Amino acid sequence: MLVTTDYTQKQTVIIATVIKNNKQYKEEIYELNSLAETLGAIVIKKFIQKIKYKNPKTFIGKGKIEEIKNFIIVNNIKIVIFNDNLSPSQFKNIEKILTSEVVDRTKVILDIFSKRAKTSYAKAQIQLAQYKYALSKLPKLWTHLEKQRGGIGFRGPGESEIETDRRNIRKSINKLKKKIKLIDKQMNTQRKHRKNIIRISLVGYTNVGKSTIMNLLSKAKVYIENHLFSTVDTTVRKIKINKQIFLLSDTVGFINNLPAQLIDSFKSTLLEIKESDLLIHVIDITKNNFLKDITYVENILLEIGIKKNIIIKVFNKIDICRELNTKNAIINKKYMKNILFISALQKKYIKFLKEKIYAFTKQKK
Ligand SMILES: Nc1nc2c(ncn2[C@@H]2O[C@H](COP(=O)(O)OP(=O)(O)OP(=O)(O)O)[C@@H](O)[C@H]2O)c(=O)[nH]1
Ligand SMILES: [Mg+2]
Repeated sequence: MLVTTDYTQKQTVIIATVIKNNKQYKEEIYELNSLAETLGAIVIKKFIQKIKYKNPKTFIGKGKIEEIKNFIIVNNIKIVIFNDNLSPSQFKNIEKILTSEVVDRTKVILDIFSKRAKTSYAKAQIQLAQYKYALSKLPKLWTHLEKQRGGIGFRGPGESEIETDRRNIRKSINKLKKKIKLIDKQMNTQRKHRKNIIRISLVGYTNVGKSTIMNLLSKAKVYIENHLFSTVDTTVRKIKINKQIFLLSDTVGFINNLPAQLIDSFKSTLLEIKESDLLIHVIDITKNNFLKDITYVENILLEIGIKKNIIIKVFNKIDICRELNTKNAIINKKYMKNILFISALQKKYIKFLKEKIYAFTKQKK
């Protein structure tokens, strides 16, 4: 069975390695902190190390790991989160030294998705991603009773047991793939019925306000929260603007380094985006690195095969944006057309968004 991590009621430490520059790590650590908090973890200390070369055995340096070990003992830390992806042997070596559970960023994201999913479709997609991840991290995350009894830091399962585990995980993967295929089939039939209706998708980085816009434009009641990945399930609504009918969909948000397992198992969900006639790319203009977020999202869109779709960039949260004029000038210079500035929360300039959508649907008819 898959090992689940309990982030609540445990004190958690975050560790990160800085390889490039200070600015980059600050953004990444801030994001990792938000991801951990989304799961209910309390981050009480961040260990940062600037290194040129990763230690192949323990990822970070020997001295740093000793420092962390001492902190863990004194503060009774149960979980250590790494910002980077660790190899199975690095997991093993680090857990052995630290004698606490070690998780990486990908695992944290998968755990959030798993917590958020409501429909059986999204649940199956996430489970598939989790199993694929577990397969790549064996013997971690998938344990025999024997290992559970032994606890962290003790001798793990032997080669033959790992082989059995591998087989069992593959079986579960195949089962889930079949289940997803069946749901896909039903969805494809549904999609065929909607073939003549114009389709529009909200896309963007996580927590930028996509669902807030969805709820504003439709009668949907999508869950909104100031946390990462509030939306994992897709919502589609029929909307009418000036008698023009179209379908609007709100779906999962993206993030820098979105785990490959998730992109892979969410393929069919991402198809909804791919088949859309128009994409509304929502951006949180308050973030310092909002331009980078745009690139991350555009890269994922490219990865799923978006080439010629028309994209409107909607810069949201102008009500709390500092240096709005400076950012506005940068954006206007860089993108020139198909851009809008709104506040979904304060319902400001939604009229222009509706006008843009209407103009598009009219021209499409
Ligand atoms: N100040 C301000 N906050 C906003 C605005 N639009 C959305 N928010 C807030 O931003 C947070 C995220 O909003 P959501 O609509 O859930 O964002 P999302 O893009 O759907 O997020 P995920 O589903 O997690 O990817 C919530 O706390 C919203 O209230 C805005 O125009 N101004
Ligand atoms: Mg949402």
